Amino acid sequence: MAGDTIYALASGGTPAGVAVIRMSGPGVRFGLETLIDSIPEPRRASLRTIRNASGEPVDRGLVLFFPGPASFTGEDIAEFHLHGGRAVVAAVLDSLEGLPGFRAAEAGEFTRRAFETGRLDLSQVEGLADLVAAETEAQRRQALQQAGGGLREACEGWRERLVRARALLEAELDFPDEEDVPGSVSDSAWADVAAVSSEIGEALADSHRGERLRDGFEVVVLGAPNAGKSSLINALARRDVAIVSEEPGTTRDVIEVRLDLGGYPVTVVDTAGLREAAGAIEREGMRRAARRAEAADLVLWLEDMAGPVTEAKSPGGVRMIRIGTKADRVDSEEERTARADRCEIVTSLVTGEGLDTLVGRLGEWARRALGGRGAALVTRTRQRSALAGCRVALDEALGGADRPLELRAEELRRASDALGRVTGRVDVEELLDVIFGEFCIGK
Ligand SMILES: Nc1nc2c(ncn2[C@@H]2O[C@H](COP(=O)(O)OP(=O)(O)O)[C@@H](O)[C@H]2O)c(=O)[nH]1
Ligand SMILES: [Mg+2]
Repeated sequence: MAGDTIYALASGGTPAGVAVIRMSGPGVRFGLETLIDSIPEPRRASLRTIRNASGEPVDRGLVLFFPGPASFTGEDIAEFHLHGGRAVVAAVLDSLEGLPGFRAAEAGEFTRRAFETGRLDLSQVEGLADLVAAETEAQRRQALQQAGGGLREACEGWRERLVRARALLEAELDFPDEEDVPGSVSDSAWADVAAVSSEIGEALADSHRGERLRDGFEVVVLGAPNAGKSSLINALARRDVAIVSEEPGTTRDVIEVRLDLGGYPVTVVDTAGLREAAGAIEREGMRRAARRAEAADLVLWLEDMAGPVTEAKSPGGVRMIRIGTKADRVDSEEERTARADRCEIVTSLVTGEGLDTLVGRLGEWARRALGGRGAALVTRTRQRSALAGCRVALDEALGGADRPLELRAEELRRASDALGRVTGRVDVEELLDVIFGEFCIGK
């Protein structure tokens, strides 16, 4: 399998201005000789005529050659930057398909080769998947930091220190009576183990903000039927996604809009209005709304300022912001003041009042929920549980100093293995298909 040369269209759908076809593997030089009759100078763009198997010109475009091992995959790589027409792309892919040892790449296969040749560790691979999937600025920044090796460096640093500590302790085991290995050496080894444990503890005490940013926040909009929930979500999304109707009880299912609020990904969930008398379908909608709200990061409670006063209920104690709607329909100034006192933000879709305030508040809330400090190291449950496992093993090794040294050294080994799982050095075979399956073809 590793002997194959893989190829794929790495750019988006055709037709497009430019299409990029890349190939990686031992047959790349042969492929270049066949299609462009020469091997271009490494890492430089060369303008060439690309030919099919019968020598007929298919297109003229830029060709790049990246000899391994200093390439993305660690193998020889070449890229054709072609005119992005369907027939052009199809003809070049056809020519590659006919070459011996060449086959179309599977999803994520280029990245998988980069992992297998050690160019990337598993946390960087995950960062790269997130970078491709990032929808907002804050997600992009976090993914770029991880793809650049932020977590890898931290884990490798910790692992090296644990290995060193173990080596010192094992020296003490092997030569218990030697003058050269005084007790103070093992004391300093244990002190460093304790330091590693507390550094990992700090990385874990991050309120899960890496995972939260990756997944995005969920805001559920609740309120009586006709409070203006669907209309407000439409206004936020600036497009018609939810059903807006004058007849109460039309939003029976749960509708979601994904928004970019100041760089933070927020999913706003529309719900069926909560009210007493309701038909069976509507009741089901209300049940789903309540369940969704319990799991939400934030609830927006909407109340029609020209309608009856409602009792705001946040299921499960989720943080809630009360919003007054339809301020334009309140007649007197007194009435307005009285109703506005019940709300944190007063809005009207007719006058546009309060919308910017609401968007600003949501963005600010998301920023605060993630904490102001720099990027989180941990962005996935997988990484978190491996680090937590490492910490447990370290604390076992550190505690019970009266236990045999062999046992404590073994716990240190388990702790290093847990770090090795984050970077993919240890026991990750069964995870790989899942992780690489997240990628698109050509990545
Ligand atoms: N005057 C006025 N009408 C509004 C405003 N927001 C919503 N509405 C109207 O209120 C009615 C109910 O709105 P809808 O979004 O369907 O409420 P939902 O049941 O809570 O989803 C519709 O006729 C909307 O056009 C507003 O700010 N001002
Ligand atoms: Mg609605």
